[in-house]
Amino acid sequence: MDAPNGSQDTEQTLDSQVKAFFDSAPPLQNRNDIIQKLNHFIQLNSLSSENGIGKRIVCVTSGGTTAPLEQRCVRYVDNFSSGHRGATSTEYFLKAGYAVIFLYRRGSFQPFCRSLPDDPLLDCFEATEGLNIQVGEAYSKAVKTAIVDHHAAVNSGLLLKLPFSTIFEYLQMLQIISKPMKDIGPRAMFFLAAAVSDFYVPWKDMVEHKIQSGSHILDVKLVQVPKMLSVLRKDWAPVAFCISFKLETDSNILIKKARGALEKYNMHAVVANELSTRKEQVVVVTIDDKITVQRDKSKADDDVENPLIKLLSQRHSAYIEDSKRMR
Ligand code: PAZ
Repeated sequence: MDAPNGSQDTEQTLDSQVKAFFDSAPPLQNRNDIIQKLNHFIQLNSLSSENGIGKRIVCVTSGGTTAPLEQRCVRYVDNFSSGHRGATSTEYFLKAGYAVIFLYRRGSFQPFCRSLPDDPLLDCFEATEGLNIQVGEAYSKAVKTAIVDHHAAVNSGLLLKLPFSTIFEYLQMLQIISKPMKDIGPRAMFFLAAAVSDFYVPWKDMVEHKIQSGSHILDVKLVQVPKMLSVLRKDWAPVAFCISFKLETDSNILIKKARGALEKYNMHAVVANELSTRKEQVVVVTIDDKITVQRDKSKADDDVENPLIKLLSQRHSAYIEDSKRMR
């Protein structure tokens, strides 16, 4: 028998890593409920609209995944992501006419709620003399926008919100979402802004109970999370328009790393951002382009996501047209 060549070897390794990840992951409690909600959402938004085809649907991932250290989890490895990028982008995708599946980290920023204070319940509301509760003057506009716009998007069936916490939940949910997204072909987009753990403790290797203190060194073996972007592009939803993100703290390596990810995972675009300037500027890297996108600083309330989503929405439309011509 011939020895497998290098790339087959790598593929087999990835396949076995992916299988090991899903085999050992604790099953989602609400799997059937998620599948039902998704199918309904995608069906609803696939009914033909004014142009005779269904809406474009984007899955926006947002916030950071945790990697638990114990099965009855007390401690976990987390990251900095606030979910601001995903929540803001969701608002602009809705404005651009998309239906949005918002896959977000529990407790992270929510669409339409970005201008609310950290503790909205206690800070936005006040008790009157008669002990009735009313919205305080300072936040009345922000609260109204949050409630009205959020309810409008959810109630009209344009926004489906699905929360995750752990890397196990996130990747299982992304796989579940990919299934019906695959069926809608190039109308589907993935906008993968979540900061996904690079390392995790496989469930079967994890201690059940709280790790006890007492020794000077905590010896926990973390293994690399399989590179699911490859699997998403190759198997889960090969025709969907796929945008991933690359974050670095060293601007000297950012574009090189983004280009590497673009080629390695066969993305349609990689959005490169640097930690300290991520709310001001991003660079969209494609196979033949490198476009710097900036927030309009002359407007106090402009977001970098405004021009970013405009650009990606145009690219997605062109991709859909190209796909039609190739059929
Ligand atoms: O969530 P946030 O608004 O605080 O930050 C956004 C971001 C930097 C997490 C996102 O733009 C991003 O780059 N996500 C991918 C990170 C990575 O795994 O490289």
